Amino acid sequence: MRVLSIQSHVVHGYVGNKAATFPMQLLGFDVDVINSVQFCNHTGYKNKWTGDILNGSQLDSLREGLERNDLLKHVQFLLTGYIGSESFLRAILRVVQSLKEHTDGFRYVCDPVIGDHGNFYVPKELVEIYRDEVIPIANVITPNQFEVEQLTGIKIENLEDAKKAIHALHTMGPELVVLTSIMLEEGKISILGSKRLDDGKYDLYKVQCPTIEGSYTGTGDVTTALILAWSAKESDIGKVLEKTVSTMYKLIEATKKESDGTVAGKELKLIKCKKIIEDPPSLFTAEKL
Ligand code: PLP
Ligand code: PXL
Repeated sequence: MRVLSIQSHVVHGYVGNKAATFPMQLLGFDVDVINSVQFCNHTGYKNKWTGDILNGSQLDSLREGLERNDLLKHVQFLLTGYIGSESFLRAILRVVQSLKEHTDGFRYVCDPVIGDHGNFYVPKELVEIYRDEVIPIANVITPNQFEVEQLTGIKIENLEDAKKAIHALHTMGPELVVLTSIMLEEGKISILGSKRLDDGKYDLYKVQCPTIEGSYTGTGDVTTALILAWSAKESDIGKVLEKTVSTMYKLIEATKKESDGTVAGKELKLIKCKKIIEDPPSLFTAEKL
C-alpha cells in the first residue's frame, strides 16, 4: 500500500510529514513524500522560523516528473494537510486529477486545515476552495470543530448539530467523515466518525476520552495519518476510531509526561511510542449512534 503525502517538513520536531510519515510506515505503508515547506521548526517557536515554501508550479513540476516515470500508478492514497496558499491548493487539485487517472480505487484523504478555536491558520479565501472544489473530490475528510463550522456554516453546540454537519459534509462528496476533537461535554473530547453505506445510510460512531491539559502541535497531523492507515486496514469505522483515539491518548500522555514545558519539550514523543502506534491498547470503546 503506497501513500503520497504532501505536507510540511520541519528539521526539528514533529508536525506535517515529520509527524505523519513514521506512523504510516510503522503500520505497513510505503510513503512517497512531497514537502510543501522546509522550515527549521514549526511556527509556534518564540524566535520564529526560517526556511522555504514550495509554490504551486514547483508542485506541478514534481507531479509531471512522477507522471513521466510512471510513479503514480501504485499510489493508492493521497494525504494532504496544512496548505498555505491558493496556488498550492489548486496544484493539489491537479495531483488528485492525475492520481484518479493513474490508479483504480485511489482514495484522497484530506485534512482541510483552516484553523482552530476561532483562529484562521490559512488565508480565508481557502475556505471556499475547500468547500467547492477540494471536499467534493475527497474520499475521507478529518476537520476539527472550527473547520466543520467554517465549511458547513453549522455551529456545533450539541450532538444533533454535529449530526447535521456530518450529513452536510457527506452531501458534498466524501464517504468517510471524521470530526476530530469536538467539545460536547466539559473535560471530554469527542471524535465522531461516519461512513456512508451502499444504501445511502450512514454508520456513525462516537468515541469520548478525557482531555489532557495543555496544547500539543502536530496532533491533528498524526490523527489524520492514523485514520488513513486504520481505515485502509479495518472496515469497521468504530474500530478505526478506537485505535486512533487510543494511540493519540497514549502519545499525548507520554509527551506531557516527558515535557519540560518549553515549546521544544512539547514535541510529540513519536519514536518513544513506536510500540503503541503499531499495536494500540484498547482504552476507549466506540458507541454506535
Ligand atoms: N487528543 C486526543 C486524545 C485525540 O484522540 C485526538 C484525535 O483523535 C486529538 C487530541 C486531536 O487533536 P487536534 O485537536 O490537534 O486535532
Ligand atoms: O501541525 C500543523 C503544522 C504544519 N506545518 C507547519 C506548522 C504546523 C503547526 O504549527 O508549523 C509548518
